[in-house]
Amino acid sequence: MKTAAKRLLLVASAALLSLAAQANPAVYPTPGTPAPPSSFTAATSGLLVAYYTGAAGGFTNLVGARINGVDGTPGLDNHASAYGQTFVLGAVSAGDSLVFFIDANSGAARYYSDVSLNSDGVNHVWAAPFAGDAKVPAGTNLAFEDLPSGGDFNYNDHSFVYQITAVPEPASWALLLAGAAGLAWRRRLR
Ligand SMILES: [Ca+2]
Repeated sequence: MKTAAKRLLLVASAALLSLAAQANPAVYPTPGTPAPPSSFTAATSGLLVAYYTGAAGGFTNLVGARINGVDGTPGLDNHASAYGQTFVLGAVSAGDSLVFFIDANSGAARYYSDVSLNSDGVNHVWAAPFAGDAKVPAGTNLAFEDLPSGGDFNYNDHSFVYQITAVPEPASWALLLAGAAGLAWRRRLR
């Protein structure tokens, strides 16, 4: 029992330490070489949210998501976003096929995480696990390459971690509203 409690304390303090600061995701380890392609599926339902993790390339770039074959509105300007800044890429249902894209060089080209959709036929996204910090949740960090045909292949021109945030069910909304009404009533009684 004592050891279990101690272990819990250790885990809790480690978690606090890891959340203490801005961790910055890893940089692509083998620049000059294309990253292996990756594919994504929504594990849960809700809003698909991107958390900016930096890597501002020379070009102005935006990012977006293609959900079940439909491109969403891009955003999260790499030259105007702060670390941890969020952008809603769209609404997803569990099992949806997700493809992420970069609108490179102020929209001159759009490159997808699905290589077969790219006009130049090369992979523009490197996906790597991220442990999370105080501003960005743990998840997969997507680092993009913005140059035609991959250019320097350093995948250091825009990056974000995505997370699916559950939208409350109608029943939960009703509970929330009832709670708020109760609070207002109590305030009025005082
Ligand atoms: Ca680059």
